[in-house]
Formats: sequence, structure tokens, C-alpha cells
Amino acid sequence: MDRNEALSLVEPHLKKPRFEHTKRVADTAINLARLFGEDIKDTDLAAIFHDYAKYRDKEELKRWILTESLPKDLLSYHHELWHGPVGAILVKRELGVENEQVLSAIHWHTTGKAGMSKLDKIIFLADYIEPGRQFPGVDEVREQADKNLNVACWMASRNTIEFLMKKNQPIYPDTFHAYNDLLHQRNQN
Ligand code: DGI
Ligand code: FE
Ligand code: FE
Repeated sequence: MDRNEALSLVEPHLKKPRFEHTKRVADTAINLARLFGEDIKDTDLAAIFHDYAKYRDKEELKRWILTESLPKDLLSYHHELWHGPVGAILVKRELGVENEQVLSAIHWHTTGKAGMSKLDKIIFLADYIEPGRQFPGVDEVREQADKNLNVACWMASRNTIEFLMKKNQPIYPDTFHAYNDLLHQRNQN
């Protein structure tokens, strides 16, 4: 599947600003893939499809979590967390994407997890630093992204946890696992 076909498949599922975000994530992710030596086509597909399930309604997302082999504890956390894992299932079922590396990056793009692959990290980070994002502290993460993938991902997960804690939001365990694992990898550099 080439880039234009992938973009035309995802476009009807997204609102306009989300589609623009998707294209910026893809450009950002491809830069990171060149920098850190990841497959460009896999990176492009994972980025293009990462938010595929973003606008499915809550009840549909819940049904997929209940009927597919996805962790049921997701249902006790914010529904914003559901579009990644369900997106990976739907991109496979509806679009025929079989590449497990690509599906994994889609699955984990919101929370991260311990033991992320290079492609998982690139999509997680590109989603956080694409030029349209204006989170507090994002410029510092952008600077690190040119230098060290693990440090930059760790900073993104730390910032997200801080942001959620300030709002008294629950934090999904894999979000903490990503933070701890990336901190560990960072200390090994
Ligand atoms: O889909 P996007 O908006 O491009 O970005 P995303 O998939 O990273 O989703 C972002 C939202 O998910 C953002 O509002 C923060 C939230 N989030 C990330 N990790 C957690 C979380 N929300 C909760 N409650 N718990 C988490 O661990
Ligand atoms: Fe997302
Ligand atoms: Fe996104």
C-alpha cells in the first residue's frame, strides 16, 4: 500500500484538523525514522493510521474491547485511551494491514508501554512533537528528539503524566511502565 492510498483510506474516518495532524505526524515520524534508522514505509503507514479509530463512538470502541483479545482494564480508564488498541484491530480487519510492527505502533501510540520497539517509540514521539502541538515543555522534547530517541520519549511520557496528575486524572499502568522503562534505558546511555 503506498502513501496516497493509505491517506485516501484514512481521510473519510477523520475530521479535517485530525487529518492534518495525521499528515504532520507522518512527516515528523519519517524524519525520526531517517535519523534513527527505521523502515520508512512501515513508519509512514503506522503514522497515517495511528488515529484511525479516533472518531468511532464510545459504545463501538467498548464493544471491540469486549469482543477482541484486548485488555479489559482499559474500560476502567478514560475512553481517550481506547482508540489506539481498537485502531490496531480495525486497521487489520477493515484495511487488511497485517504488519505486526505497524499494528503495534498504532496500538501503543497513546500510552506507550515497557519494551517499546523503535517504531513504537517513533510514532509515540512524533504524535507528541508534531509541529501543531503546543504542550508546555514540548520545545525541550523537540530538541532532544534530534539527539536521543529514548530521552525524548521519556520526556514526553513524563510531561503527559505530570499533566494528567495536575488534573487529578487516572493514569493507565502502561503509561507508568513506559516512563520507568524509558528512564532505565536513558540511564544506560
Ligand atoms: O489522539 P491524539 O489526540 O493525537 O493523541 P493521543 O493518542 O496521545 O491521546 C491523547 C490523550 O490521551 C491526551 O488527552 C492525554 C491522554 N492520555 C495519555 N495517557 C493517558 C491519558 N489519559 C489518561 N486518563 N491516562 C493515561 O494514562
Ligand atoms: Fe491518538
Ligand atoms: Fe495522534
